[in-house]
Amino acid sequence: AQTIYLADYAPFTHTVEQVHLTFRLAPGATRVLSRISFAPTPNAPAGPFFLHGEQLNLISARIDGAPVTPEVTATGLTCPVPDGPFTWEAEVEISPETNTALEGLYMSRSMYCTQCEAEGFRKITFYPDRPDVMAPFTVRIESDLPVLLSNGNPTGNGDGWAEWTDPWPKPAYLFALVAGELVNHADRFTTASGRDVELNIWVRPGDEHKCAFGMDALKRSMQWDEEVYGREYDLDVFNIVAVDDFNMGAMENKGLNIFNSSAVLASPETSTDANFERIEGIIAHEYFHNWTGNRITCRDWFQLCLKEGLTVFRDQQFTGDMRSHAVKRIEDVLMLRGRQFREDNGPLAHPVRPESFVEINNFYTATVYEKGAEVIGMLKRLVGDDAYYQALDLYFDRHDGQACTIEDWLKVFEDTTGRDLSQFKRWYAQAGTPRVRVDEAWSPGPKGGTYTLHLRQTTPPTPGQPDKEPLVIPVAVGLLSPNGDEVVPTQVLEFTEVSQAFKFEGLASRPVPSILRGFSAPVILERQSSADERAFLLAHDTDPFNKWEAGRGLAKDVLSRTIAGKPAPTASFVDALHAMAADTRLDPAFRALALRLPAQDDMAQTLFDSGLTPDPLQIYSALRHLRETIAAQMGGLLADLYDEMAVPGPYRPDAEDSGRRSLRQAALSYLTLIDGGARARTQFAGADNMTEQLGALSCLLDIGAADTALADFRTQWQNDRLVMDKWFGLQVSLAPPDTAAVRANALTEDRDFDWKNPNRFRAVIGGLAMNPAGFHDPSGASYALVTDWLIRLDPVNPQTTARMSTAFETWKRYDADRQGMIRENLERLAATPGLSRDTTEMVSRILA
Ligand code: BAL
Ligand code: ZN
Repeated sequence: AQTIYLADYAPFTHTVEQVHLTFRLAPGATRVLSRISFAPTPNAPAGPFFLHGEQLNLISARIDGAPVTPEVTATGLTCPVPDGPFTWEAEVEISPETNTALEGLYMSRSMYCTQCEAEGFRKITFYPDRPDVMAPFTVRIESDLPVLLSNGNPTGNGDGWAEWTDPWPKPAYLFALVAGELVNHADRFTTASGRDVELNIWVRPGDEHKCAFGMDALKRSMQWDEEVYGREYDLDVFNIVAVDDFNMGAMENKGLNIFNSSAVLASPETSTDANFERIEGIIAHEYFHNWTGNRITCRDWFQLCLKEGLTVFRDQQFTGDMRSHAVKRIEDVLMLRGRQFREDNGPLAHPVRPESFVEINNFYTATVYEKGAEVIGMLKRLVGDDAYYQALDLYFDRHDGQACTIEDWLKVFEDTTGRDLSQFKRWYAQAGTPRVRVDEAWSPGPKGGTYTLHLRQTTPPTPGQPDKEPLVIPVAVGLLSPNGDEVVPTQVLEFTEVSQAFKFEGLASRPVPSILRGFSAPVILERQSSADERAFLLAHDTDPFNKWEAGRGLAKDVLSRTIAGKPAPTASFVDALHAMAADTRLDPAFRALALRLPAQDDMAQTLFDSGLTPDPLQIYSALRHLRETIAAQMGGLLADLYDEMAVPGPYRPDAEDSGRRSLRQAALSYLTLIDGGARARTQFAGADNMTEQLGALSCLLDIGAADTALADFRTQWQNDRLVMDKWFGLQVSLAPPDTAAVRANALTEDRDFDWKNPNRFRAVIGGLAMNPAGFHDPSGASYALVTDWLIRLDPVNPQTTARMSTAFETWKRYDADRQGMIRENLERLAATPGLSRDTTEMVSRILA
């Protein structure tokens, strides 16, 4: 397969002035007629006229009305064309019904839908399928189905047809079409300048009651983008459609967002608090793309972070504003460390702006998205809020309607602030998680003492990048006096050299530093710290992130030492945890996060980072033991919290109620270890919402006492696909280590294991990968099972297969036996005849 390089970018030979598409829908033989006006691009490099096209049956083609016979290959066509402007017409036939890859035009349970990002439009018709070719589209859909949707505004319809016009020039990856028997939940929104917008969420009949929350989230997103970024919606209609078979979470097609049903449908009975929060965030994310992605798009796919990093950053700001900034920041860092640090510290490490790829779908990663968002957070911290919003105004003014690069993005900040961002730009080019080592010095003096922070940065080598340059790292620091008062409020140190010292003078006594407040940069901080100091910060730090981080550090110390067979500061940890959990001044959601111990995979990475070979079973046991100790020593407080945090009245998914439920759930998860599951059984039986029902079920699974509850749950929810995904996933991800593979295998034989549905496949096979001790069971049974299923899924759905292969990305952390078994399975996967380009690229990178 061919490698594509950023350095090889060249503009397309032609520009597109207008696109007209007609779809005659039929499951096995859809006809797509295109009429496209092309004109030569001024100053473009000379070259043959090439249109992308894959799996298309070309029926006929014309240029300016005269039949032509292009040369068609597996990837597209070339054709002699006139020197000046011309009209291209083509008719192709495609088969949505047999399109199981879910890319291009496909069918999901008798409904037609599309997914074109990144390069799916070329499976619909011949076209320059690249994001820097932007054009207005009109679309005519012919079908007997009652609901026919495309991008833009509706401009006509009749018996068996509908027409849509999108006035905003867009790249083909934002094209969308939906046709089906759907019903809508409708509402309206009036923009700041008075545009009356019709809003719809389209779902299958029967799901109407699951739309209200998504609609409310959409209206709040529209309002927020006006208030915070001054961005208004720009069409008369905004449609969202829920689809059951979808490779990603959702897609920001212009005016017609298509959502995995799991990312939009919500009801108290079927969705957890976490689901509600995720749905709110994804609705916002897709909506925010209307400006950051659609009005201003990417020049090429290497610039993916231009729209994704920024849009993730914006959706994080939104959720923080809607809920709690402190809690959201901790959740985001958990996710960053759990997914992005894992990626950045393994064989799949790549820069936020990659320089080459074989299959772009393999670069929709935590690095591009989440680290891309962190880079924007750092930029905002460095330039300050006012300059940040001025730079964004300039970005929207200067680049509206364009396909841009990271250079364009950084230039608006340079022009706004006068800063030179050339060193900062390394964040986009250099892969790997930087380590920041901290040493301290204290010298007392007659006019007060001087405290010095010595910072030293290194970034370990990553694939293709042996040597690293120093980065601009904003390090937010505050200092506390030994009595707990804050003596130096938060300052942002600009750390730009390999090694640099920062002095704080005139201090009455040696301070306790709170470093990297708010997790001001995506780095690993290396600093010797005592259990006492961590407990002090957990009690006194005014920065909520570092307060939480102090508790986290203590928990990791206890676990690492327990695993190493060393004496551990368990007593100070439990005392500090008790004090924090009992502190009613703290938000319940924050207390719930602080009560949550580090995840198994997080511990594995932590041990590996400190030079050890993690043993997943030891980690599992150490965590279990620590949870039992906490339950035994804090049982009284936890029982009180469980009772006090009960939420009266009807279910509401807001921050306050969900925070209380999450603290209550944290208490229950410990209490179940000492009450034999009594509370969980009662809660399960009486729950009137999915948060409490599933919370109880997971506690029962955790102690191996869930058989009855699982059976009851299935009986109750067997007709709800999204809830059944939870049923499938939870029993695998929470299975005891030595039974996880057997359980997963049994579930793959279940009558409801519809493995071609990505959500269901992810629930079981992804659920196994999310159970680290079970996945790494020394028998190797899980490795073999996951590999068998990847081999089976690959010809059906390469994108999801390639994505799931990341289950193996951490394999080099582990011992020789495990590495040997994983290598054997990866080689078996790689040797599969006809393996997709997607999976081939992933496996070869993981094995390299
Ligand atoms: N653009 C792909 C889906 C998303 O990031 O919104
Ligand atoms: Zn996005």
